[in-house]
Amino acid sequence: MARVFIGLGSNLAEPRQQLHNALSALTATDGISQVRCSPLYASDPLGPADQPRYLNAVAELATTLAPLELLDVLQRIELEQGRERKDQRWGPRTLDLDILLYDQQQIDHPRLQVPHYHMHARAFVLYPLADLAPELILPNQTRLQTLLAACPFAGLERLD
Ligand code: A4P
Ligand code: MG
Repeated sequence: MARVFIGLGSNLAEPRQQLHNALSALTATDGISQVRCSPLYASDPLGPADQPRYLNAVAELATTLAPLELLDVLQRIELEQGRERKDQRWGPRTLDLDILLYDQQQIDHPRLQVPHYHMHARAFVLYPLADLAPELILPNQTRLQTLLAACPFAGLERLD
């Protein structure tokens, strides 16, 4: 069993429902168990400013799926929830599911880089991750608390 953290984000078509549905889909997937979600956070968009605020969360799960099998599952769920891939970088989306961490593995594959390449400096990833696993140490031996100390909470809003 691998211990995995997934970043969830949405800023279109009822984001709260999108995240809820994504968690249900993950829970219903063969080879995935023990799904646990952080509180939800609203955040200002990173990237183009002319898009709605995001809703973000992090989920922890246990899985017997290999990393690329898990990526296939996440991309299927994104498509099922109406994700359209456009050319605009960091544009609005109904649902984004990113593999943040897969055990202590470091993966550099054309389809998959783990840890997720921008997680180290994104408040909307680090704060919900710390809600689930405050003592976490990343594969490069950096402590999550060290990253948090360098990452202002600014622009984030923790929801109930
Ligand atoms: N890929 C590589 N590594 C991974 C990974 N660890 N997990 C590849 C998931 N996918 C990974 O992703 C593009 C390709 O990345 C995939 O085909 C996969 O093979 P995508 O989901 O199609 O495109 P994307 O998400 O638009 O691209 P990117 O660069 O991953 O965007 P980000 O970094 O996820 O940023 N602002 C706020 N406040 N909150 C957000 O959640 N999200 C984004 C998207 C922008 N601004 C945001 C937020
Ligand atoms: Mg993505």
